Amino acid sequence: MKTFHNPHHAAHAGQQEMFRGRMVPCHEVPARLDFVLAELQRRPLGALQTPEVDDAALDAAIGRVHSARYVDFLRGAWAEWVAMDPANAERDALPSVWPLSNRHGFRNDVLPANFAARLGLFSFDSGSPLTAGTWAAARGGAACALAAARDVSAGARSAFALSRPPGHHAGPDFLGGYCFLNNAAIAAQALRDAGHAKVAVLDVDYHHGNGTQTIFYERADVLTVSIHGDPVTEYPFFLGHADERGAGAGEGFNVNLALPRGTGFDTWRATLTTALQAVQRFGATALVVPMGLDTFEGDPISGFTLKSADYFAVGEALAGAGLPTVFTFEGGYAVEAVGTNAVNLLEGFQRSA
Ligand code: SP5
Ligand code: ZN
Repeated sequence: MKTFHNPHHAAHAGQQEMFRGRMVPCHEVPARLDFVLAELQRRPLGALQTPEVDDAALDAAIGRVHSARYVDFLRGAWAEWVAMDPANAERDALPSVWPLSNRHGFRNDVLPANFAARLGLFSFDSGSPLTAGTWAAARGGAACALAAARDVSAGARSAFALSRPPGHHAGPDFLGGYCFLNNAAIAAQALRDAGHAKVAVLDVDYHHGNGTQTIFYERADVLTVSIHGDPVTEYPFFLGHADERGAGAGEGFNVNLALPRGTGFDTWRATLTTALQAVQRFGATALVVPMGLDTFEGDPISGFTLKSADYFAVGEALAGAGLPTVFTFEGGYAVEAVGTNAVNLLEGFQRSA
């Protein structure tokens, strides 16, 4: 399989995230991607290339899953942050005020002129710093997702969009969970637009893929399935429960498989079988796998106990779906193991595909 990697990823390098009233070093760091690239050079799966997509096509692909007002905000955010105070050029932007939702009586239809207020309007946590290079990096990631989807729709068995920041927590008009543009959703929509009638997204990151779920929640043409830590105790807390099954035309086309913190590979693997059965029943013609490696036992912010060798079996099982498959790179914060774990999964897939 080809890997499309993002040459702009390191431009996004947050300094700190808010955790329990203090600022702590970011978990989502550029070295994560470098470890995957280094492992791919040791154990090649196919060509490594940067994406070549033209600007207009990329903007269109992003606009298929994100709102115009959100994309406009992201594109201009850093300049506005610095315009607020020239000293901001040395600081990451983090939100500190939120409208919650309409349920609380706050309005989100009027865009505040104040940038800090708009940052809150378009985010759901204070752990996702927006930096000088965030837009360039996120856009470069979307290009990887689009290039991977094109490669697969042109007949490749699989392709890997290797990019950061990750994407699966980003929704139609919000950032959060270290994510800004939803690469998996962009890939899924690009596959639909290239003629795949039914696309399944099977999210194996430790955290619920809330952004992807929300983007496709009312649609019957994209099935979203996520295996994740139970939101009763795990981030992102406010979505990811089993009773979220889709709405309207999308009723029945969202599947959440939540597992308790501490879950090991036997149970996780059995849950993957359940997820793959849902993909099978749906009749997908293409698959997108938001590939988080934060299910690893050594992950510093997560709670499953998969071992490095288990990822071969995960890849083999995913290949068993027999579908053209796009992988995106999501979480995984045991930085020195993330390359091994990612390539184990992809090698397992490629071996049995
Ligand atoms: C893509 C992805 O995996 N996003 C995950 C976002 C999780 N953000 C909240 C994590 C809070 C954990 N902070 C722990 C600090 C301990 N020193
Ligand atoms: Zn995660």
